[in-house]
Amino acid sequence: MNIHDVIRNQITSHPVVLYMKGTPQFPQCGFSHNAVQLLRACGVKEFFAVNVLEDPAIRQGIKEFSNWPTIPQLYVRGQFIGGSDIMTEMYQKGELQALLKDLAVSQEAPAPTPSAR
Ligand SMILES: N[C@@H](CCC(=O)N[C@@H](CS)C(=O)NCC(=O)O)C(=O)O
Repeated sequence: MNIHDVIRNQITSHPVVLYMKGTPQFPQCGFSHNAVQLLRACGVKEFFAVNVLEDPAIRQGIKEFSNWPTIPQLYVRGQFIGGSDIMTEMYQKGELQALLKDLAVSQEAPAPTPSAR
């Protein structure tokens, strides 16, 4: 599998994928931090995050795949949405919330079923 196949597999296996620097818990770039904050502000608590700093091939490959020169990069339902600036603009217009509306809850872990006693 080449790197573009790996990326294609990631974006089709997960409804929300963020290619970022660092992790959601410890972003290592202000733009990536902003992207994480915006996803959380839209109610998306869990998403598939790819730390490009851990994998130079992904870091380069995602730029080619999306034809977009920078990180972070957001994919929703397999579709490239944009980076931090585009996410911010969409959020300010309410578009990011609308895009992620159905995914905000569905990605949370289901509440544990109370055990019968
Ligand atoms: N305007 C960009 C800002 C992101 C940006 O400039 N990222 C830079 C610095 S973190 C980057 O990815 N540079 C290429 C690289 O580090 O591989 C956005 O909206 O996402």
